[in-house]
Amino acid sequence: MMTNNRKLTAWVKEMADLCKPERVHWCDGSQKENDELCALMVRGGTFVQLNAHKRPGCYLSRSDPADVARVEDRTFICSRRQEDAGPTNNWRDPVEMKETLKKLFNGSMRGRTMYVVPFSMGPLGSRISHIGVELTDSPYVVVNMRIMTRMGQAVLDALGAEGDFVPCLHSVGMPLEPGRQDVPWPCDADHKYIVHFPEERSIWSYGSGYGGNALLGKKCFALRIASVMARDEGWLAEHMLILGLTAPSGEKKYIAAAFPSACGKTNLAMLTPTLPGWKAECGGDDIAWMKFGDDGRLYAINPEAGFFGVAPGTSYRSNPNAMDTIRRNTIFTNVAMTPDGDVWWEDMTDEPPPRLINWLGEEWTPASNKKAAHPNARFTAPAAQCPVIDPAWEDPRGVPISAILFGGRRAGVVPLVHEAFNWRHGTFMGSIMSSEMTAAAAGKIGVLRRDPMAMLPFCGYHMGDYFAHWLSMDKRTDPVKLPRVFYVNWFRKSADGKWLWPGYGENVRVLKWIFERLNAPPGEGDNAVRTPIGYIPKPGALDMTGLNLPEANLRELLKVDTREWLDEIPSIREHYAMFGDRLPAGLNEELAALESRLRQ
Ligand code: SAT
Ligand code: MN
Repeated sequence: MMTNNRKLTAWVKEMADLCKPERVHWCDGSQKENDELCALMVRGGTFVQLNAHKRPGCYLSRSDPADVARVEDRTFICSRRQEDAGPTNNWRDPVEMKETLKKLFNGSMRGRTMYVVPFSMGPLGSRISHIGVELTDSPYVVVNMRIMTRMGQAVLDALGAEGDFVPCLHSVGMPLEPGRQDVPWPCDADHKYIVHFPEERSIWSYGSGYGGNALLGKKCFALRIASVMARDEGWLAEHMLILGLTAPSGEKKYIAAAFPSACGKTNLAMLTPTLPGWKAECGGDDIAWMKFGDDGRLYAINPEAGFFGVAPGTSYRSNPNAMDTIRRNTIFTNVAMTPDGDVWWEDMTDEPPPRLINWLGEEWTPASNKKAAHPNARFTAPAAQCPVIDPAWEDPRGVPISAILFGGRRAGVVPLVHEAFNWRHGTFMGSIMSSEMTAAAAGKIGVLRRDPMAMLPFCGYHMGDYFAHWLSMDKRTDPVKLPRVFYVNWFRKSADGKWLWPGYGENVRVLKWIFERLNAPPGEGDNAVRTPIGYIPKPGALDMTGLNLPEANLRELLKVDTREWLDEIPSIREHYAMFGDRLPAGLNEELAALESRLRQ
Protein backbone atom coordinates (compact mmCIF):
# COMPACT_ATOMS: atom_id res chain seq x y z
CA MET A 1 0.00 0.00 0.00
CA MET A 2 1.10 3.52 -0.73
CA THR A 3 0.02 5.54 2.27
CA ASN A 4 1.29 6.27 5.74
CA ASN A 5 -2.08 7.55 6.94
CA ARG A 6 -2.58 5.73 10.22
CA LYS A 7 -6.33 6.27 10.44
CA LEU A 8 -6.68 4.83 6.94
CA THR A 9 -4.47 1.77 7.36
CA ALA A 10 -6.05 0.93 10.71
CA TRP A 11 -9.57 1.25 9.30
CA VAL A 12 -8.80 -0.83 6.20
CA LYS A 13 -7.38 -3.56 8.42
CA GLU A 14 -10.37 -3.49 10.77
CA MET A 15 -12.85 -3.66 7.88
CA ALA A 16 -10.90 -6.41 6.12
CA ASP A 17 -10.98 -8.41 9.37
CA LEU A 18 -14.74 -7.93 9.44
CA CYS A 19 -15.58 -8.54 5.76
CA LYS A 20 -12.96 -11.27 5.24
CA PRO A 21 -12.20 -10.69 1.56
CA GLU A 22 -9.85 -13.08 -0.20
CA ARG A 23 -7.52 -10.17 -0.97
CA VAL A 24 -7.23 -6.40 -0.59
CA HIS A 25 -6.39 -4.25 -3.60
CA TRP A 26 -5.37 -0.60 -3.18
CA CYS A 27 -6.55 1.27 -6.26
CA ASP A 28 -3.99 3.55 -7.88
CA GLY A 29 -6.49 4.90 -10.39
CA SER A 30 -4.28 4.14 -13.39
CA GLN A 31 -5.50 3.34 -16.89
CA LYS A 32 -3.82 -0.06 -16.62
CA GLU A 33 -5.72 -0.92 -13.46
CA ASN A 34 -8.94 0.23 -15.07
CA ASP A 35 -8.34 -1.87 -18.18
CA GLU A 36 -7.65 -4.92 -16.05
CA LEU A 37 -10.84 -4.46 -14.05
CA CYS A 38 -12.89 -4.00 -17.23
CA ALA A 39 -11.36 -7.16 -18.72
CA LEU A 40 -12.13 -9.02 -15.50
CA MET A 41 -15.75 -7.91 -15.67
CA VAL A 42 -16.06 -8.85 -19.34
CA ARG A 43 -14.84 -12.34 -18.44
CA GLY A 44 -17.30 -12.56 -15.56
CA GLY A 45 -20.27 -11.29 -17.60
CA THR A 46 -20.73 -8.04 -15.64
CA PHE A 47 -19.61 -6.01 -18.64
CA VAL A 48 -20.28 -6.36 -22.34
CA GLN A 49 -17.71 -4.51 -24.41
CA LEU A 50 -19.52 -2.31 -26.92
CA ASN A 51 -18.60 -1.89 -30.59
CA ALA A 52 -15.12 -0.37 -30.49
CA HIS A 53 -15.72 1.64 -33.67
CA LYS A 54 -19.02 3.12 -32.55
CA ARG A 55 -18.38 3.38 -28.80
CA PRO A 56 -14.67 3.12 -28.12
CA GLY A 57 -13.82 2.32 -24.51
CA CYS A 58 -17.50 1.77 -23.66
CA TYR A 59 -19.17 -1.02 -21.74
CA LEU A 60 -22.72 -2.14 -21.05
CA SER A 61 -23.79 -3.56 -17.73
CA ARG A 62 -27.17 -5.10 -16.92
CA SER A 63 -28.14 -5.01 -13.29
CA ASP A 64 -30.20 -7.49 -11.37
CA PRO A 65 -33.85 -6.47 -12.02
CA ALA A 66 -34.23 -6.10 -8.27
CA ASP A 67 -31.45 -3.49 -8.12
CA VAL A 68 -32.25 -0.63 -10.48
CA ALA A 69 -32.49 2.61 -8.48
CA ARG A 70 -31.87 4.30 -5.18
CA VAL A 71 -33.95 2.81 -2.40
CA GLU A 72 -35.15 5.60 -0.17
CA ASP A 73 -37.03 3.30 2.19
CA ARG A 74 -33.74 1.43 2.84
CA THR A 75 -31.74 4.63 3.41
CA PHE A 76 -31.05 5.52 7.02
CA ILE A 77 -29.67 8.45 8.98
CA CYS A 78 -28.31 7.17 12.27
CA SER A 79 -27.76 10.26 14.37
CA ARG A 80 -27.53 9.67 18.10
CA ARG A 81 -30.86 11.43 18.67
CA GLN A 82 -33.86 10.67 16.47
CA GLU A 83 -34.96 14.32 16.37
CA ASP A 84 -31.66 15.21 14.69
CA ALA A 85 -32.54 13.05 11.69
CA GLY A 86 -35.94 14.71 11.46
CA PRO A 87 -39.20 13.66 9.87
CA THR A 88 -37.90 13.29 6.32
CA ASN A 89 -35.33 10.60 7.09
CA ASN A 90 -35.53 7.00 8.27
CA TRP A 91 -33.81 6.95 11.61
CA ARG A 92 -32.30 4.04 13.51
CA ASP A 93 -30.31 4.03 16.71
CA PRO A 94 -26.64 4.11 15.64
CA VAL A 95 -25.50 1.50 18.14
CA GLU A 96 -28.22 -0.96 17.14
CA MET A 97 -27.67 -0.25 13.45
CA LYS A 98 -23.92 -0.90 13.80
CA GLU A 99 -24.74 -4.26 15.37
CA THR A 100 -27.07 -5.14 12.49
CA LEU A 101 -24.53 -4.03 9.93
CA LYS A 102 -21.62 -5.80 11.54
CA LYS A 103 -23.55 -9.05 11.31
CA LEU A 104 -24.29 -8.44 7.64
CA PHE A 105 -20.75 -7.35 6.78
CA ASN A 106 -19.19 -10.19 8.73
CA GLY A 107 -17.70 -12.35 5.98
CA SER A 108 -19.70 -10.49 3.31
CA MET A 109 -16.68 -10.22 1.01
CA ARG A 110 -15.60 -13.86 1.25
CA GLY A 111 -14.09 -15.09 -1.99
CA ARG A 112 -13.97 -11.55 -3.36
CA THR A 113 -11.47 -8.71 -3.57
CA MET A 114 -11.85 -5.71 -1.30
CA TYR A 115 -10.90 -2.65 -3.32
CA VAL A 116 -9.62 0.39 -1.46
CA VAL A 117 -10.80 3.40 -3.45
CA PRO A 118 -9.35 6.74 -2.29
CA PHE A 119 -11.30 9.58 -3.88
CA SER A 120 -11.53 13.34 -3.79
CA MET A 121 -14.84 15.11 -4.10
CA GLY A 122 -13.76 18.25 -5.92
CA PRO A 123 -10.43 19.20 -7.47
CA LEU A 124 -7.44 17.97 -5.45
CA GLY A 125 -6.09 20.76 -3.32
CA SER A 126 -9.20 22.96 -3.43
CA ARG A 127 -10.23 24.39 -0.04
CA ILE A 128 -13.79 23.46 -1.00
CA SER A 129 -12.96 19.76 -1.71
CA HIS A 130 -13.07 16.80 0.68
CA ILE A 131 -11.58 13.32 0.60
CA GLY A 132 -13.28 9.98 1.08
CA VAL A 133 -12.18 6.36 0.88
CA GLU A 134 -14.58 3.68 -0.29
CA LEU A 135 -13.99 0.01 0.46
CA THR A 136 -15.98 -2.10 -1.95
CA ASP A 137 -16.14 -5.66 -3.24
CA SER A 138 -17.56 -4.46 -6.56
CA PRO A 139 -15.18 -3.82 -9.47
CA TYR A 140 -18.17 -2.14 -11.19
CA VAL A 141 -18.18 0.41 -8.39
CA VAL A 142 -14.41 0.96 -8.75
CA VAL A 143 -14.54 1.78 -12.45
CA ASN A 144 -17.58 4.01 -11.96
CA MET A 145 -15.88 5.84 -9.08
CA ARG A 146 -12.87 6.39 -11.33
CA ILE A 147 -15.13 8.36 -13.68
CA MET A 148 -17.27 10.09 -11.07
CA THR A 149 -14.45 11.25 -8.76
CA ARG A 150 -10.73 11.98 -8.77
CA MET A 151 -9.59 8.56 -7.67
CA GLY A 152 -6.32 6.82 -6.84
CA GLN A 153 -2.79 7.38 -5.62
CA ALA A 154 -2.87 11.19 -6.05
CA VAL A 155 -5.61 11.27 -3.42
CA LEU A 156 -3.51 9.24 -0.96
CA ASP A 157 -0.65 11.65 -1.59
CA ALA A 158 -2.93 14.61 -0.86
CA LEU A 159 -4.24 12.87 2.26
CA GLY A 160 -0.74 12.47 3.69
CA ALA A 161 -0.09 10.98 7.10
CA GLU A 162 -2.54 13.08 9.06
CA GLY A 163 -5.28 14.02 6.60
CA ASP A 164 -8.88 13.18 7.39
CA PHE A 165 -11.33 11.36 5.15
CA VAL A 166 -14.89 10.07 5.16
CA PRO A 167 -14.84 6.27 5.50
CA CYS A 168 -17.33 4.61 3.12
CA LEU A 169 -17.85 0.85 3.39
CA HIS A 170 -19.69 -0.96 0.62
CA SER A 171 -20.49 -4.59 -0.05
CA VAL A 172 -22.84 -6.12 -2.60
CA GLY A 173 -23.62 -8.66 0.09
CA MET A 174 -23.02 -11.86 -1.83
CA PRO A 175 -20.03 -13.72 -0.44
CA LEU A 176 -18.58 -16.36 -2.71
CA GLU A 177 -18.46 -19.40 -0.49
CA PRO A 178 -16.31 -22.16 -1.96
CA GLY A 179 -18.13 -23.70 -4.91
CA ARG A 180 -20.61 -20.81 -5.24
CA GLN A 181 -20.78 -19.55 -8.80
CA ASP A 182 -20.63 -15.75 -9.18
CA VAL A 183 -23.34 -13.89 -11.10
CA PRO A 184 -22.96 -10.87 -13.44
CA TRP A 185 -24.64 -8.51 -10.96
CA PRO A 186 -24.21 -9.72 -7.40
CA CYS A 187 -26.43 -8.06 -4.81
CA ASP A 188 -28.55 -8.90 -1.79
CA ALA A 189 -31.81 -7.35 -2.96
CA ASP A 190 -33.80 -8.34 0.11
CA HIS A 191 -31.42 -6.83 2.65
CA LYS A 192 -30.34 -3.45 1.32
CA TYR A 193 -29.03 -0.93 3.84
CA ILE A 194 -27.78 2.53 2.83
CA VAL A 195 -26.66 3.90 6.17
CA HIS A 196 -25.19 7.22 7.27
CA PHE A 197 -23.64 8.05 10.63
CA PRO A 198 -23.60 11.85 10.53
CA GLU A 199 -21.78 12.42 13.84
CA GLU A 200 -18.89 10.13 12.95
CA ARG A 201 -19.24 11.11 9.27
CA SER A 202 -19.18 7.59 7.92
CA ILE A 203 -21.22 5.57 5.42
CA TRP A 204 -22.06 1.85 5.37
CA SER A 205 -23.86 0.48 2.33
CA TYR A 206 -24.91 -3.13 1.93
CA GLY A 207 -26.73 -5.21 -0.63
CA SER A 208 -27.02 -2.92 -3.68
CA GLY A 209 -24.57 -2.28 -6.50
CA TYR A 210 -26.59 0.43 -8.25
CA GLY A 211 -25.90 4.16 -8.61
CA GLY A 212 -26.30 6.30 -5.56
CA ASN A 213 -26.67 3.21 -3.35
CA ALA A 214 -23.15 2.07 -4.18
CA LEU A 215 -21.15 4.99 -5.63
CA LEU A 216 -20.84 6.42 -2.16
CA GLY A 217 -19.11 9.66 -3.14
CA LYS A 218 -22.32 10.86 -4.77
CA LYS A 219 -25.53 11.20 -2.78
CA CYS A 220 -24.28 9.53 0.41
CA PHE A 221 -21.15 11.64 0.87
CA ALA A 222 -21.52 14.71 -1.34
CA LEU A 223 -25.07 15.37 -0.13
CA ARG A 224 -26.10 13.50 3.04
CA ILE A 225 -22.82 13.62 4.96
CA ALA A 226 -21.64 16.86 3.32
CA SER A 227 -24.89 18.64 4.23
CA VAL A 228 -24.05 17.92 7.88
CA MET A 229 -20.48 19.13 7.41
CA ALA A 230 -21.83 22.25 5.67
CA ARG A 231 -24.20 23.00 8.54
CA ASP A 232 -21.39 22.62 11.07
CA GLU A 233 -18.91 24.65 9.04
CA GLY A 234 -21.13 27.37 7.51
CA TRP A 235 -21.34 26.40 3.84
CA LEU A 236 -23.83 24.73 1.47
CA ALA A 237 -23.84 21.21 -0.02
CA GLU A 238 -26.67 21.19 -2.53
CA HIS A 239 -28.38 19.05 -5.15
CA MET A 240 -27.63 21.60 -7.88
CA LEU A 241 -26.19 21.87 -11.34
CA ILE A 242 -23.71 24.64 -12.15
CA LEU A 243 -24.06 26.59 -15.39
CA GLY A 244 -21.92 29.37 -16.83
CA LEU A 245 -23.88 31.79 -19.00
CA THR A 246 -22.18 34.30 -21.28
CA ALA A 247 -24.12 37.16 -22.87
CA PRO A 248 -23.38 38.49 -26.37
CA SER A 249 -21.56 41.36 -24.60
CA GLY A 250 -19.05 38.84 -23.23
CA GLU A 251 -20.26 39.21 -19.66
CA LYS A 252 -20.42 35.87 -17.83
CA LYS A 253 -22.39 34.79 -14.79
CA TYR A 254 -22.74 31.48 -13.01
CA ILE A 255 -26.07 29.98 -12.01
CA ALA A 256 -26.76 27.01 -9.72
CA ALA A 257 -30.05 25.15 -10.02
CA ALA A 258 -31.86 22.56 -7.92
CA PHE A 259 -34.41 20.18 -9.39
CA PRO A 260 -35.47 16.77 -8.11
CA SER A 261 -33.77 13.74 -9.70
CA ALA A 262 -34.63 13.20 -13.37
CA CYS A 263 -36.30 16.58 -13.95
CA GLY A 264 -33.93 17.62 -16.72
CA LYS A 265 -30.99 18.88 -14.64
CA THR A 266 -28.50 17.32 -17.01
CA ASN A 267 -30.29 18.85 -20.00
CA LEU A 268 -30.28 22.32 -18.46
CA ALA A 269 -26.67 21.94 -17.37
CA MET A 270 -25.66 21.28 -20.99
CA LEU A 271 -28.18 23.38 -22.84
CA THR A 272 -27.53 24.67 -26.33
CA PRO A 273 -28.93 28.22 -26.36
CA THR A 274 -31.22 29.04 -29.26
CA LEU A 275 -30.71 32.80 -28.88
CA PRO A 276 -27.86 34.03 -31.07
CA GLY A 277 -24.74 35.19 -29.22
CA TRP A 278 -25.59 33.48 -25.92
CA LYS A 279 -23.23 30.80 -24.67
CA ALA A 280 -23.89 28.21 -21.95
CA GLU A 281 -21.16 26.11 -20.36
CA CYS A 282 -21.54 23.23 -17.94
CA GLY A 283 -19.89 23.27 -14.52
CA GLY A 284 -21.73 20.25 -13.16
CA ASP A 285 -25.05 18.47 -13.54
CA ASP A 286 -25.98 17.21 -10.08
CA ILE A 287 -24.19 18.55 -7.01
CA ALA A 288 -22.70 21.89 -5.96
CA TRP A 289 -20.63 22.67 -2.88
CA MET A 290 -20.58 26.37 -2.10
CA LYS A 291 -18.33 28.21 0.32
CA PHE A 292 -17.87 31.92 0.94
CA GLY A 293 -14.89 33.54 -0.73
CA ASP A 294 -12.86 36.39 0.78
CA ASP A 295 -15.08 38.80 -1.13
CA GLY A 296 -18.20 37.55 0.67
CA ARG A 297 -19.68 35.84 -2.39
CA LEU A 298 -20.56 32.15 -2.61
CA TYR A 299 -18.15 30.11 -4.74
CA ALA A 300 -19.20 26.73 -6.08
CA ILE A 301 -17.35 23.61 -7.13
CA ASN A 302 -18.77 20.49 -8.66
CA PRO A 303 -17.54 17.78 -6.27
CA GLU A 304 -17.92 15.19 -9.03
CA ALA A 305 -15.75 14.49 -12.07
CA GLY A 306 -18.34 12.73 -14.20
CA PHE A 307 -21.99 12.52 -15.11
CA PHE A 308 -24.25 9.73 -13.94
CA GLY A 309 -27.11 10.71 -16.20
CA VAL A 310 -30.48 9.21 -17.07
CA ALA A 311 -30.22 7.70 -20.55
CA PRO A 312 -33.88 7.37 -21.66
CA GLY A 313 -35.01 10.63 -23.24
CA THR A 314 -31.45 11.70 -24.02
CA SER A 315 -31.11 12.33 -27.76
CA TYR A 316 -29.47 14.61 -30.28
CA ARG A 317 -32.66 16.63 -30.06
CA SER A 318 -32.95 16.87 -26.27
CA ASN A 319 -29.26 17.04 -25.33
CA PRO A 320 -26.67 16.88 -28.13
CA ASN A 321 -23.85 17.74 -25.72
CA ALA A 322 -24.65 14.75 -23.55
CA MET A 323 -24.82 12.57 -26.67
CA ASP A 324 -21.33 13.74 -27.65
CA THR A 325 -20.04 13.27 -24.11
CA ILE A 326 -21.00 9.59 -24.10
CA ARG A 327 -19.42 8.57 -27.41
CA ARG A 328 -16.41 7.01 -25.69
CA ASN A 329 -15.07 5.87 -22.30
CA THR A 330 -18.58 5.53 -20.95
CA ILE A 331 -20.30 2.89 -18.85
CA PHE A 332 -23.93 2.24 -19.76
CA THR A 333 -26.14 0.51 -17.24
CA ASN A 334 -29.52 -1.03 -18.08
CA VAL A 335 -29.80 0.38 -21.60
CA ALA A 336 -30.66 -1.75 -24.63
CA MET A 337 -28.06 -3.03 -27.12
CA THR A 338 -28.27 -3.05 -30.90
CA PRO A 339 -27.20 -6.10 -32.95
CA ASP A 340 -23.98 -4.32 -33.89
CA GLY A 341 -22.99 -3.64 -30.30
CA ASP A 342 -24.19 -0.08 -29.90
CA VAL A 343 -26.65 1.27 -27.32
CA TRP A 344 -30.26 2.41 -27.56
CA TRP A 345 -32.96 3.66 -25.25
CA GLU A 346 -36.46 5.10 -25.49
CA ASP A 347 -36.55 8.40 -27.39
CA MET A 348 -32.90 8.24 -28.42
CA THR A 349 -34.15 8.14 -32.03
CA ASP A 350 -37.58 8.73 -33.53
CA GLU A 351 -37.81 5.15 -34.76
CA PRO A 352 -36.63 2.30 -32.57
CA PRO A 353 -34.25 -0.17 -34.23
CA PRO A 354 -36.03 -3.27 -35.56
CA ARG A 355 -34.21 -5.60 -33.19
CA LEU A 356 -32.53 -5.12 -29.83
CA ILE A 357 -31.41 -6.91 -26.72
CA ASN A 358 -33.34 -5.18 -23.93
CA TRP A 359 -31.96 -4.26 -20.50
CA LEU A 360 -32.99 -7.67 -19.21
CA GLY A 361 -30.84 -9.37 -21.85
CA GLU A 362 -33.85 -10.55 -23.87
CA GLU A 363 -34.62 -10.27 -27.59
CA TRP A 364 -36.75 -7.17 -28.18
CA THR A 365 -38.65 -5.71 -31.14
CA PRO A 366 -40.80 -2.56 -31.36
CA ALA A 367 -43.82 -4.86 -31.07
CA SER A 368 -42.69 -5.84 -27.59
CA ASN A 369 -44.81 -4.42 -24.79
CA LYS A 370 -41.81 -3.90 -22.50
CA LYS A 371 -39.43 -0.97 -22.43
CA ALA A 372 -36.12 -1.66 -24.18
CA ALA A 373 -34.13 0.31 -21.59
CA HIS A 374 -35.01 0.58 -17.93
CA PRO A 375 -36.50 4.06 -17.24
CA ASN A 376 -33.66 4.70 -14.76
CA ALA A 377 -30.95 3.38 -17.11
CA ARG A 378 -27.81 5.48 -16.77
CA PHE A 379 -24.60 6.53 -18.44
CA THR A 380 -21.42 7.17 -16.47
CA ALA A 381 -19.18 9.52 -18.45
CA PRO A 382 -16.16 11.74 -17.72
CA ALA A 383 -17.18 15.41 -17.38
CA ALA A 384 -14.03 16.42 -19.28
CA GLN A 385 -15.53 14.82 -22.41
CA CYS A 386 -18.45 17.24 -22.43
CA PRO A 387 -18.01 19.55 -25.43
CA VAL A 388 -19.36 22.49 -23.41
CA ILE A 389 -17.58 21.81 -20.14
CA ASP A 390 -16.88 25.14 -18.44
CA PRO A 391 -13.23 26.21 -18.65
CA ALA A 392 -13.30 26.88 -14.88
CA TRP A 393 -14.96 23.61 -13.91
CA GLU A 394 -11.83 22.39 -12.15
CA ASP A 395 -10.77 25.77 -10.78
CA PRO A 396 -9.91 25.06 -7.14
CA ARG A 397 -11.32 28.47 -6.16
CA GLY A 398 -14.74 27.52 -7.53
CA VAL A 399 -16.94 29.90 -9.51
CA PRO A 400 -18.98 32.81 -8.06
CA ILE A 401 -22.70 32.06 -8.07
CA SER A 402 -25.00 34.94 -9.06
CA ALA A 403 -28.33 33.14 -9.06
CA ILE A 404 -29.95 30.04 -7.64
CA LEU A 405 -32.84 28.42 -9.50
CA PHE A 406 -35.37 26.12 -7.96
CA GLY A 407 -37.83 24.09 -9.98
CA GLY A 408 -39.75 20.91 -10.48
CA ARG A 409 -42.34 19.33 -12.70
CA ARG A 410 -45.70 21.01 -12.25
CA ALA A 411 -48.42 20.68 -14.86
CA GLY A 412 -50.26 23.62 -13.32
CA VAL A 413 -50.19 26.57 -10.89
CA VAL A 414 -46.46 27.41 -11.02
CA PRO A 415 -45.44 29.94 -13.71
CA LEU A 416 -42.54 29.57 -16.12
CA VAL A 417 -40.35 31.78 -13.94
CA HIS A 418 -40.62 34.00 -10.90
CA GLU A 419 -38.05 35.77 -8.76
CA ALA A 420 -37.97 35.91 -4.98
CA PHE A 421 -38.22 39.26 -3.21
CA ASN A 422 -35.14 38.54 -1.10
CA TRP A 423 -33.07 35.71 0.39
CA ARG A 424 -35.62 34.77 3.03
CA HIS A 425 -38.39 34.62 0.47
CA GLY A 426 -36.08 32.61 -1.80
CA THR A 427 -35.47 30.13 1.00
CA PHE A 428 -39.24 29.90 1.41
CA MET A 429 -39.60 29.14 -2.31
CA GLY A 430 -37.00 26.39 -2.05
CA SER A 431 -38.63 24.96 1.05
CA ILE A 432 -42.00 24.46 -0.71
CA MET A 433 -40.60 23.08 -3.97
CA SER A 434 -42.85 20.44 -5.42
CA SER A 435 -42.66 18.00 -8.27
CA GLU A 436 -44.49 15.15 -9.91
CA MET A 437 -42.38 12.04 -9.27
CA THR A 438 -40.16 10.28 -11.83
CA ALA A 439 -38.34 6.96 -12.01
CA ALA A 440 -35.04 7.97 -10.35
CA ALA A 441 -36.17 6.52 -7.06
CA ALA A 442 -38.38 3.58 -6.34
CA GLY A 443 -41.88 4.99 -5.79
CA LYS A 444 -45.11 6.08 -7.40
CA ILE A 445 -44.61 7.84 -10.72
CA GLY A 446 -46.68 10.99 -11.26
CA VAL A 447 -47.60 11.62 -7.62
CA LEU A 448 -46.92 15.16 -6.39
CA ARG A 449 -44.40 15.46 -3.63
CA ARG A 450 -42.90 18.44 -1.89
CA ASP A 451 -39.17 18.18 -2.25
CA PRO A 452 -37.51 21.13 -0.49
CA MET A 453 -34.46 22.35 -2.43
CA ALA A 454 -34.60 18.93 -4.17
CA MET A 455 -32.97 17.67 -0.96
CA LEU A 456 -35.80 15.56 0.47
CA PRO A 457 -33.94 12.25 0.05
CA PHE A 458 -30.50 13.84 0.52
CA CYS A 459 -30.51 16.09 3.59
CA GLY A 460 -28.52 14.28 6.27
CA TYR A 461 -30.17 16.00 9.24
CA HIS A 462 -33.41 17.58 10.42
CA MET A 463 -34.84 19.50 7.52
CA GLY A 464 -36.16 22.22 9.81
CA ASP A 465 -32.57 22.86 10.88
CA TYR A 466 -31.55 22.78 7.24
CA PHE A 467 -34.03 25.57 6.50
CA ALA A 468 -32.61 27.51 9.44
CA HIS A 469 -29.13 27.00 8.01
CA TRP A 470 -30.28 28.40 4.67
CA LEU A 471 -31.91 31.37 6.38
CA SER A 472 -28.69 32.07 8.28
CA MET A 473 -26.78 32.74 5.05
CA ASP A 474 -27.88 36.37 4.95
CA LYS A 475 -26.24 36.90 8.34
CA ARG A 476 -22.95 35.38 7.19
CA THR A 477 -22.34 37.94 4.48
CA ASP A 478 -23.65 41.21 3.10
CA PRO A 479 -27.04 40.04 1.72
CA VAL A 480 -26.51 41.85 -1.60
CA LYS A 481 -23.61 39.47 -2.21
CA LEU A 482 -25.81 36.39 -1.99
CA PRO A 483 -27.15 34.76 -5.15
CA ARG A 484 -30.61 35.97 -6.19
CA VAL A 485 -33.26 33.25 -6.09
CA PHE A 486 -35.60 32.26 -8.93
CA TYR A 487 -38.18 29.51 -9.42
CA VAL A 488 -38.72 27.95 -12.84
CA ASN A 489 -41.20 25.43 -14.21
CA TRP A 490 -40.62 24.18 -17.74
CA PHE A 491 -43.41 21.63 -17.41
CA ARG A 492 -46.64 23.63 -17.31
CA LYS A 493 -49.40 22.14 -19.44
CA SER A 494 -52.48 23.55 -21.12
CA ALA A 495 -55.99 22.54 -20.06
CA ASP A 496 -55.92 19.87 -22.79
CA GLY A 497 -52.68 18.40 -21.46
CA LYS A 498 -50.10 19.77 -23.94
CA TRP A 499 -46.73 21.26 -22.97
CA LEU A 500 -46.95 25.04 -23.11
CA TRP A 501 -43.20 25.63 -23.27
CA PRO A 502 -40.78 23.99 -25.72
CA GLY A 503 -38.03 23.70 -23.09
CA TYR A 504 -34.47 22.49 -23.80
CA GLY A 505 -32.39 25.11 -25.64
CA GLU A 506 -35.30 27.54 -25.57
CA ASN A 507 -34.87 27.76 -21.81
CA VAL A 508 -32.10 30.27 -22.52
CA ARG A 509 -34.89 32.81 -23.03
CA VAL A 510 -35.71 32.47 -19.36
CA LEU A 511 -32.03 32.50 -18.41
CA LYS A 512 -31.57 35.71 -20.41
CA TRP A 513 -34.35 37.37 -18.41
CA ILE A 514 -32.72 36.17 -15.19
CA PHE A 515 -29.35 37.49 -16.38
CA GLU A 516 -30.94 40.89 -17.06
CA ARG A 517 -32.62 40.89 -13.64
CA LEU A 518 -29.21 40.36 -12.07
CA ASN A 519 -27.83 43.42 -13.80
CA ALA A 520 -30.27 45.64 -11.91
CA PRO A 521 -30.24 45.94 -8.12
CA PRO A 522 -32.64 43.66 -6.21
CA GLY A 523 -36.26 44.73 -6.68
CA GLU A 524 -35.38 47.17 -9.46
CA GLY A 525 -35.12 46.82 -13.22
CA ASP A 526 -37.95 47.53 -15.63
CA ASN A 527 -38.33 43.99 -17.00
CA ALA A 528 -40.55 42.58 -14.25
CA VAL A 529 -43.91 42.95 -12.62
CA ARG A 530 -44.52 42.34 -8.96
CA THR A 531 -47.08 39.64 -8.18
CA PRO A 532 -48.08 38.11 -4.84
CA ILE A 533 -45.65 35.21 -5.42
CA GLY A 534 -42.67 37.21 -6.70
CA TYR A 535 -41.46 39.08 -9.76
CA ILE A 536 -42.43 37.68 -13.14
CA PRO A 537 -41.41 38.88 -16.60
CA LYS A 538 -43.24 41.98 -17.74
CA PRO A 539 -45.12 41.50 -21.04
CA GLY A 540 -42.51 41.65 -23.78
CA ALA A 541 -39.58 41.16 -21.37
CA LEU A 542 -38.98 37.55 -22.37
CA ASP A 543 -37.06 37.44 -25.64
CA MET A 544 -39.30 35.50 -28.01
CA THR A 545 -37.42 36.26 -31.22
CA GLY A 546 -37.52 33.36 -33.62
CA LEU A 547 -39.92 31.32 -31.51
CA ASN A 548 -43.42 30.96 -32.84
CA LEU A 549 -45.06 30.57 -29.49
CA PRO A 550 -48.75 31.52 -29.49
CA GLU A 551 -49.43 34.61 -27.38
CA ALA A 552 -51.97 32.56 -25.44
CA ASN A 553 -49.30 30.05 -24.41
CA LEU A 554 -47.12 32.79 -23.01
CA ARG A 555 -50.03 34.26 -21.11
CA GLU A 556 -50.84 30.83 -19.65
CA LEU A 557 -47.18 30.19 -18.84
CA LEU A 558 -46.83 33.41 -16.87
CA LYS A 559 -50.25 33.29 -15.29
CA VAL A 560 -50.36 33.68 -11.52
CA ASP A 561 -53.81 32.55 -10.51
CA THR A 562 -54.55 33.83 -7.02
CA ARG A 563 -57.25 31.22 -6.50
CA GLU A 564 -54.96 28.33 -7.45
CA TRP A 565 -52.20 29.66 -5.22
CA LEU A 566 -54.58 30.07 -2.29
CA ASP A 567 -55.51 26.44 -2.86
CA GLU A 568 -51.84 25.52 -2.42
CA ILE A 569 -51.65 27.13 1.03
CA PRO A 570 -53.21 24.24 2.99
CA SER A 571 -50.82 21.76 1.42
CA ILE A 572 -47.87 24.03 2.22
CA ARG A 573 -49.13 24.32 5.78
CA GLU A 574 -49.47 20.54 5.98
CA HIS A 575 -45.96 20.13 4.60
CA TYR A 576 -44.63 22.60 7.17
CA ALA A 577 -46.47 20.90 10.03
CA MET A 578 -44.17 17.93 9.60
CA PHE A 579 -41.20 19.98 10.85
CA GLY A 580 -42.93 20.88 14.13
CA ASP A 581 -41.16 23.42 16.29
CA ARG A 582 -37.98 23.06 14.24
CA LEU A 583 -39.59 24.98 11.40
CA PRO A 584 -37.90 28.39 11.53
CA ALA A 585 -40.31 31.22 12.37
CA GLY A 586 -39.07 33.09 9.32
CA LEU A 587 -40.68 30.55 7.01
CA ASN A 588 -44.04 30.71 8.79
CA GLU A 589 -43.84 34.47 8.44
CA GLU A 590 -43.18 34.07 4.71
CA LEU A 591 -46.16 31.75 4.37
CA ALA A 592 -48.41 34.21 6.22
CA ALA A 593 -47.06 37.06 4.07
CA LEU A 594 -47.76 35.09 0.88
CA GLU A 595 -51.29 34.37 1.99
CA SER A 596 -51.99 37.97 2.84
CA ARG A 597 -50.57 39.17 -0.50
CA LEU A 598 -52.80 36.67 -2.27
CA ARG A 599 -55.88 37.85 -0.37
CA GLN A 600 -55.27 41.54 -1.07
O1 SAT B 1 -28.58 6.88 -8.29
S1 SAT B 1 -28.31 8.32 -8.10
O2 SAT B 1 -28.72 8.72 -6.77
O3 SAT B 1 -26.90 8.58 -8.24
C1 SAT B 1 -29.13 9.19 -9.29
C2 SAT B 1 -30.15 10.16 -8.83
O4 SAT B 1 -31.08 9.78 -8.13
O5 SAT B 1 -30.03 11.35 -9.16
MN1 MN C 1 -29.47 13.94 -8.58
